[in-house]
Amino acid sequence: MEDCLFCKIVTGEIPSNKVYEDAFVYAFTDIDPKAPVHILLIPKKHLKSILEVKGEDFEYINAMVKAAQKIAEEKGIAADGFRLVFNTGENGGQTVHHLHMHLLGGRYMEWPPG
Ligand code: IU
Repeated sequence: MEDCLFCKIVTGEIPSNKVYEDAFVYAFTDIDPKAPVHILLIPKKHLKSILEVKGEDFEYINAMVKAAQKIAEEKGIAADGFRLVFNTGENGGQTVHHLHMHLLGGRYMEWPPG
């Protein structure tokens, strides 16, 4: 998608701090981290939010969750625990309209979120 910031991160048009990449997923550190480890995992296909995922596009979600497991192990946060978040729509606090999953860890995560 032409004017999508995250699509441009996938293609390298906009630089990012890449932590993982495969055929389906691109992962990079969040520019404004909310935890010691804060990584965004995005599908390489432009999907606006989790609501837009249908049929075979669930393969992207599969791949994102598998990548998150791997990254959490590599970053040393798997044993103590971490949080995966899909902010969706206005009430969900979604500000970038390319589906993304936050991987947050390295500290205790409060519940409920604000
Ligand atoms: P949200 O779930 O849509 O609120 O999350 C968007 C995230 O994208 C947020 O944590 C931002 O800090 C992050 N981000 C980024 O990493 N790089 C950018 O250029 C922009 C936002 I704009």
